[in-house]
Amino acid sequence: MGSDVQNFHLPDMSCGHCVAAITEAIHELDAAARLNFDREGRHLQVEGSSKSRTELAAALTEAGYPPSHA
Ligand SMILES: [Cu+2]
Repeated sequence: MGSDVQNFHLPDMSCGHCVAAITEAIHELDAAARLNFDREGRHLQVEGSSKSRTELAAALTEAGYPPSHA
């Protein structure tokens, strides 16, 4: 099991379509992950995922939402 909560800043996430695409991409990788979106803050919190930060970041990047390290 990976760390319980992982935070990502997603500068390109702006609307409900983005949230849907990101949810699909993460759940394809890890169906058990719980996602908390802060759309205005462009922030995603992934809870309870067994995947590493690197794996989650790769899935986000592949979906078109590369996390920034800021
Ligand atoms: Cu969008």
